Amino acid sequence: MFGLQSECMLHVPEQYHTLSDYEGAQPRWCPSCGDHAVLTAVQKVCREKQLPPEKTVFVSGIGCSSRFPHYMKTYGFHGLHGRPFPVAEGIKFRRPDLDVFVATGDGDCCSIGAGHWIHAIRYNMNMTVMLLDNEIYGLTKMQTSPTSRKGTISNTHPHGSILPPINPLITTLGVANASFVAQTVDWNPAHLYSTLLAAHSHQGFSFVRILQRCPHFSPNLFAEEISNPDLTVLLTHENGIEAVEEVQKMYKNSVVHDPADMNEAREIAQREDLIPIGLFFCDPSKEQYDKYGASNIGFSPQKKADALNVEFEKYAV
Ligand SMILES: Cc1ncc(C[n+]2csc(CCOP(=O)(O)OP(=O)(O)O)c2C)c(N)n1
Ligand code: SF4
Ligand SMILES: [Mg+2]
Repeated sequence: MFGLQSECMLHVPEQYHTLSDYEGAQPRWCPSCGDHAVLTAVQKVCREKQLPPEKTVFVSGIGCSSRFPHYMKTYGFHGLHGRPFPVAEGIKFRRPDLDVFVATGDGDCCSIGAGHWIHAIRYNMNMTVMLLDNEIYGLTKMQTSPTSRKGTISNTHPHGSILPPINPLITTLGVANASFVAQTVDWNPAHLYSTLLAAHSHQGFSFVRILQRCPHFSPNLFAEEISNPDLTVLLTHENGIEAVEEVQKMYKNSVVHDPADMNEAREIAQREDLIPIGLFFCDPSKEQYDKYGASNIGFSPQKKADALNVEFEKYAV
């Protein structure tokens, strides 16, 4: 006599996704472009979290960095310049079951897309946002961006840019309802990976500014910081970004910063003497707008019409 039916059942393991399950088209970025490092780190995050590719969406605007969705074997939307956030919000609002990532450049986010950026921070929808900040317009061949430091020589400012740059960290920290703000660098793969992992784990709008090399148009931009790790300060805290041993050893400058402390986060974000990397601010209790978009998902057309008619009746005269 055989045992109970349940003892004989075969347990088929769920599919394990390897890195190649997330690898899309061959990247067309220049050799040594920092975007490659970000792509690798994101693919590793997807593998670590075992994100189903068919339930994951990468959204972008226009720019070199915005070519990101093509290089992921997931769903993607390569949109219009400056408009990744409205697209990502639309997706998240009606499909809260999807994992949404946004790849945006400093021109895409902080220039033409700035209005959308501010409101996206306030909406605090659950998505992972990567600002690939190379301080230049790369795709259109070297124009000044809002994050270009003063004096940057570009095709729009051949004698050097005149205005001081926007600091995307300070801007984000200044918007009501900001819930996760971090900074990392493309040339430290371990810190980049830990930061993106933490950002993805956060419930809400996770904003990660990634200092990104553009060797084609600004080969010396971060040269000093790359060759001298003492020009970086690592933010540490038990609730911050995990710093693996190799990261701790690399950076002798570190500061304990509680990511619940908004005032201190703003002070650190102002620093110009060193590059601060780590988690500036995190508050998972902030209101999320996407939670309100899904309330009638699953309603039949008739049920939607009935609900609308109930509302219309309130205004009948
Ligand atoms: C509405 C509109 N305006 C301008 C452009 C031209 N344009 C394309 S990408 C870009 C800037 C890209 O810079 P950034 O967002 O920093 O991305 P990067 O190439 O540096 O990664 C501009 C101005 C466009 N495609 N659409
Ligand atoms: S132009 Fe700059 S940002 Fe664009 S792919 Fe080349 S190195 Fe990267
Ligand atoms: Mg740029």
